[in-house]
Formats: sequence, structure tokens, C-alpha cells
Amino acid sequence: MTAYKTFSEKDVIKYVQKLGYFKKSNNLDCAEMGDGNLNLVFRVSDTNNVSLIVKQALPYARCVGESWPLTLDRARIEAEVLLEHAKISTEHTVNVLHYDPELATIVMEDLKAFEIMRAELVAGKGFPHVGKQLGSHLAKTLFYTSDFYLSAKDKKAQVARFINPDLCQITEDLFFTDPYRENERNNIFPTSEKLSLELRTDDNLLAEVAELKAKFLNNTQALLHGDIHSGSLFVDNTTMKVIDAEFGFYGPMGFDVGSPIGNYLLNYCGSAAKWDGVQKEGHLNMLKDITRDTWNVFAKEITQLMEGHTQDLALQNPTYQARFLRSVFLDTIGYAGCELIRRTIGLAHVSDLESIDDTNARAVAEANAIALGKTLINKRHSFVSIEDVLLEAEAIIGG
Ligand code: SR1
Ligand code: MG
Repeated sequence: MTAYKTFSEKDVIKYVQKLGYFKKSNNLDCAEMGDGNLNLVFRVSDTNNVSLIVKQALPYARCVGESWPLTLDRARIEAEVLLEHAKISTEHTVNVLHYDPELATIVMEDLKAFEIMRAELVAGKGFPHVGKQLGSHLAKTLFYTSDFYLSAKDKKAQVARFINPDLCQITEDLFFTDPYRENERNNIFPTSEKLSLELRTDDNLLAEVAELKAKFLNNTQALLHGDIHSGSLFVDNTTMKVIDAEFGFYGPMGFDVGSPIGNYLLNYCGSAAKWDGVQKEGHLNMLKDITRDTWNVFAKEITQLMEGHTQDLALQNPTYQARFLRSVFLDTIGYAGCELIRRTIGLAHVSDLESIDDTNARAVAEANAIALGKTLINKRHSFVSIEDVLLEAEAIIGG
């Protein structure tokens, strides 16, 4: 057993050599390159440019500091969720090579030929293949970890294995609680002050958000990634890979489907406010396509899996399966709405809005994100298909 210590770049070099990934004689370079909210991320490479990633959990949240202690167990959760999802969707899950619960480290493949989707979307690039691939990845990872497929006993053991109270509490607070009340963690751009105050007195909205939070707290439908947004997707021109599963736990399927959709729509709000003409039209159309594809492919494939591969005799009932899919749809739209709001006025912002230099354009983008978030949460029960979401986006934002 090796006691935990926070790694320096030199420690990482010794560590990967000890694990046998590189020859002792090889000259290695190591650089810390983490830009996320929580962890250290190191890239180690040799002179032939062969490289690996070593991710280490800190005993606190990196973006806040030591005043926000955080469990190291999140490294275990991350590694084990990625390994479980990789068994089901190998092509679209980053390859975990090794993990160490004591040092809270994960060694994984370096996706250096890929880019983080969020940064690319902000720069105006398009990834039309991502919607279909992510929809399929979600259908498989969620179905095969649910009661439809696992025995009730095995599923309960998995629920216990993936209990993740610290990281769930971050989501419970930042997603569902803070944005709807006064809280020092909120980060509100001055032009959004008035709109954020209005949220706090919208009784219907507060009741809907409470319902979505209660489902997040109680509904152990499937092994979620738990934080699947455009910043946790590595993309190239033909494929995509999911990283960063430390928020994983057994929760409602719609949370994993709604989070990326909320993030495509955040980019929609930002892009519509900062661009014009053909560039804007093309980008918004691409975002509408990937939103549509994510839901439609998810719905089609999970329906086929429920019809053909459900093991539980009672859950094989087609009427129940149709009702189940409808409830996942409503959750998906609700969680997408919550993501729009919390990324605009909560603690953890996104570059889709924050990188807009022009104050007026940013004000418009943020107002639209809040209005669309509210509409998705409040009106979702009247929606029939994903087209209704896109119609609302067009009505509020344009495009
Ligand atoms: C303190 S962590 C803030 C956010 O970063 C992560 O990526 C999650 O989205 C979390 O809500
Ligand atoms: Mg993350």
C-alpha cells in the first residue's frame, strides 16, 4: 500500500516507470495540463512521442481550494464507471489502463489526436456525427446497467458499489438548489441579476425543479456517467470518446441524456448571440441536428434493447416500456433545462457564454439561456417529441 501524496511532475515520471509503461532508459517529459474544476491531469511522453495521461484526484476541489474538501474515492468511482461503460461501449469510452485507490490516480490512454468538444464548438466547428454516436452510447450504457438487463440482486450490488455521496452532493447543490436562491457560490453576470431574482419567486418552476431533484436523489435507474457534457467529450472528425466519469452513480437515465442536450443548447445561445449570416445558420443547424440525433437515436436503440433484451419478465411489458421511455423523455428535457440555468448563473460556468467579449451579446445569450431553461422545465409535460424543444429554442433565440 502506498500512502496518498499529491504528485509533482517528477513523481509522475517515477510512477509510470515503476508501473512499467516506459523503459527506465527512456527520457520522459511530463506536464500538468488540467483545466477542469477538480483534479490534476498530467501528460507523460517519451522522445518518440508515445504518451499517457495520469489523472490524480486532489483531496479538495481544485477550482475552489482546500476550503472545499472532497473525497479521493472519486478516482475509484471514475475508473470503475469508465471500465463498466467500456465493457458495453468500448469504441466511445476512454481506455483506462490502471488505477490506484490509495494514490487516487488513474492511468489512461492519451487522446491527443482528439479535441475537447466544447472548445471546438465555441470556435465554430461542427461535429455532426456526435449526436448519433452519443445517443447510441447512452442507450447501451444505460440499458445494460439497469433493471431491464441485470438481475435485481446484481443491480442492487452495483447501486451499492457506486454510491457517490460527495460528488452527488455537488450536483444536488449546484444544479438544483443554489441557482434558485441567494447563495455566495452563485456567479451572476450583472445583466442577468434581474432574471435570476425572478427565478426565485416562480412557484411552478421551483416545484418542477424540486421534482427533478427528488428523482435525482431517489431514482436508481442506471449507472450514469453523471457529468456528461461537451467538456467531457473528446471528438475528432469521425468519432467521439467519453472521459471524466467521477460523478458516476445510479440515477435517473434522463440526467445523462439531458446534460449533453443542455450543453448543445448553451452553445446555441452563445453562437446565436455572437455570430451572423451563413456562419450562424450553419452552426445552429448542426446543433439542432445533434440535439435531435442524441435523443432520437437514444430512444430508438433503447426501445429495441427493451423489446429484445429485457431479462425481467414483468418489465418485458410493452405498455410499461413505452411509459418508461416517456418518463425518461420528460426527465431529459427537465435536466437539460436545469443545466442551461445552472451553467449561466451558478458556480460552474461554461466558455460557450463566458468567452463572449461583447457585453450586449453576452447579456442576450445569458437571457436566452435562462428563458429557454425555464421553458424546458415548465412546459416539458406538453412536449411530444424533441422537435418541440427545437421549436422553443427557435422561438426564444431564433435560427
Ligand atoms: C465544483 S465542481 C463544478 C462542476 O464541475 C464539474 O464538471 C461538474 O459539472 C460540477 O458541477
Ligand atoms: Mg468533469
